[in-house]
Amino acid sequence: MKLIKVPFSGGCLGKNLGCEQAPKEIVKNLKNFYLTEDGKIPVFDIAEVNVNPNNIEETNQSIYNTAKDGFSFSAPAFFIGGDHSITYSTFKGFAEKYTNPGIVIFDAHPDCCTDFSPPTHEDFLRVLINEKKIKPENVILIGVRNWHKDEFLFLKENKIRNFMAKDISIMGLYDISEAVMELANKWDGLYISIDIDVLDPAFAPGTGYLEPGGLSTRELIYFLHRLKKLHNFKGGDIVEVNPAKDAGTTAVAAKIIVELFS
Ligand SMILES: [Mn+2]
Repeated sequence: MKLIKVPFSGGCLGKNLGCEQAPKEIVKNLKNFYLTEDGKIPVFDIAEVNVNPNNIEETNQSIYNTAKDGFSFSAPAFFIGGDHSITYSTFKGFAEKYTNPGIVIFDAHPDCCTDFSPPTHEDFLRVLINEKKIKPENVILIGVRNWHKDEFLFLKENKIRNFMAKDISIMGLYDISEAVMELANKWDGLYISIDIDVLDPAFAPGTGYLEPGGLSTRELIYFLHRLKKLHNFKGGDIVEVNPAKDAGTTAVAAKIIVELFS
């Protein structure tokens, strides 16, 4: 499995400084998982994007170039952030390979605040949609539980599918994951973006925004065990992990990567 480290926190608006350390710490943790839950040996091939901590645009270009080369039709590539602004560039590279790409985003927030330029971790999705890099009907959000009024309206106007954290209690994990599988199966390229804050702070306190009422680690792994079975799953990322705030969260992120890719 190809893992690409992106040690960059320049798009976090100062709210999650320290997340640039996550790629290094998460990769260190990978070796603690001897076998996956299915009994497979996790094997990773690790690369790193050149970033410039003082220049977001230059870094975005570098991430985008790496993404264009890194994604292939044969095997998925997975980026380890860094803050969520990196998905703007990784997904742009991903989308160029497909005619009908789609994205499933696990996140406590919709990341659709008013356009910043360059895009940040608060609005990368809105910018991808506005720049027509992704069709709104090919976006699925899972786990949202805190949003701004602007984001609420943007999701409504664009009819973005939004399975909120509360819906897991109402509809159940199985029904939601089956609905997501059916929708995602229609795309020719599936990208999965995981903001660690989709998890409840009880499971993952090492991140920038602590949002109560989130998913358990087990619930997230259930979704990922299902989604990785789709033949069109070709890429993704995990972002917003902050080892400076909690070492255990880094282990959670490593576990997620191992279960998603092996
Ligand atoms: Mn978030």
